[in-house]
Amino acid sequence: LKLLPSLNKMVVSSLNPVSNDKILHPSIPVIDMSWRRDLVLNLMVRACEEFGFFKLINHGVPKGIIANMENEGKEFFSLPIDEKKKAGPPNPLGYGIRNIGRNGDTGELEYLLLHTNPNSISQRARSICKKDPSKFSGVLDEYVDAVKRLACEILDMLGEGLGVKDKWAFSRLLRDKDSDSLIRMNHYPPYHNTAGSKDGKGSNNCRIGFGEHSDPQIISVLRSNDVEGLQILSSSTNGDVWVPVVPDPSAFFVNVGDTLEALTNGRFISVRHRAMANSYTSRYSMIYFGAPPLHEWISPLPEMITPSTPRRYKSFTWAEYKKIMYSLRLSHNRLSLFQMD
Ligand code: GA4
Repeated sequence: LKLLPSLNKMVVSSLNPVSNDKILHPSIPVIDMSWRRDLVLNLMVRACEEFGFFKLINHGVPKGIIANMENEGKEFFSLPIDEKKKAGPPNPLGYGIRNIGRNGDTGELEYLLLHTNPNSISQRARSICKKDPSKFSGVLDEYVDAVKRLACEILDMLGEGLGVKDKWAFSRLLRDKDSDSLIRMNHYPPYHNTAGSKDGKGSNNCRIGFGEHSDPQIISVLRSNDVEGLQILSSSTNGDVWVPVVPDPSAFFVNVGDTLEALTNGRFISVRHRAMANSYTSRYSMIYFGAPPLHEWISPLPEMITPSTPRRYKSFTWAEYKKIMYSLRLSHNRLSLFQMD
C-alpha cells in the first residue's frame, strides 16, 4: 500500500522573490486511467475536493485525433488577420482577439469559441476554414466526441466515488442533445521582450494571457502543446499561491467548474486559474467545457446535503447562470451570488 500514489501536498520549494523566504508549492495530482478503478475513483474525488484540478494520463484519446485538432487550430491562427476576423467578432461564439467577454476584460491571446453541436460547428466552419470547411468540421466533431466521452467517463467515476445513487446524474447533462457545451481553441502568441536582458532585469514576466477566473460549466478538459502558461490558484495556510502547471501534450488537465461545485454542494471546488503569456514560443490550448442544457435546473444533489454539510447553494437554471456570468467581469466569483442566506 505504501507504493500507492498519494495526494499529500508534496513540497516543492522555491524562493519568494520579495522576502527570500521559501514558499511551498503543492504538487498537482496526477491520475493514471490505467490504475485500478477503485484507486482512480478515490484519487479523483480527493483531487476534486482538495484542488478542483488534476492531470490525467493514459486517458485513451487517440493521438491522431488530438494532433488533427491541434493542426486545424494552428492552421486557422496562421491565417492573415483580416481572414480570421471574418469569423468574428465573438458574440460570444466565433473568433476573438484580446477581448474576453462583454465587460472590458482583455488578454494576450486570440481564440475561437464554438458550440459543440455538430450543426453549429459545420455552419461556422464556412467562415473559419474557407479552404475545406467539411474537413474542419469533421476534425472538430471527432475531437469533441472523444473528449466528451472522456468527460462523461470522469463524471461517472466521480458520481460513483461520491456514492451518488443516480449513476449518471452528472454525465447525463453533457450527453443531453441540448447540452450547451463549448469548445475553445486559444493561441497565446510568443512574447519577445525587448526591454528584458539576459539576467532577467527589466523583464516583465507577468503578461496575462487569460486572467484569473473559474469556469462556469460542470467540467473542463484542457489539452495544450508543450508550452507553459497555465497556473492554478491553491489555498494553503500561507495564503493563496499560484501553482504553475508543467505542460504535457500527452495529458489532459481536468478542472471542476462552478456548476459541479453547486451540484456537489461545495464538496468539489471550482478551481480559480489563469494563463500567462510569457513564452518565447506560441502556446496553443484547446478546452472542452461540458455544460448542461439551458433550461436544466441545477441544485445540490440530495446525497450531498447532510446535517454536517447543510445546503449551500440555491437552485438556478443554466440559462440564468449564463446571463449573470455575461453581465459580470471575468474574475467575479459568480457562484457566491447563489449562496444560501
Ligand atoms: C470562462 C471559461 C470559458 O472560456 C468561457 C469564458 C467566457 C467567454 O470567453 O466568452 C467568459 C468567461 C468564461 C466567464 C465570464 C464571462 C464569460 C468571458 C467572461 C467575461 C467560454 C465561459 O463559458 O466562461
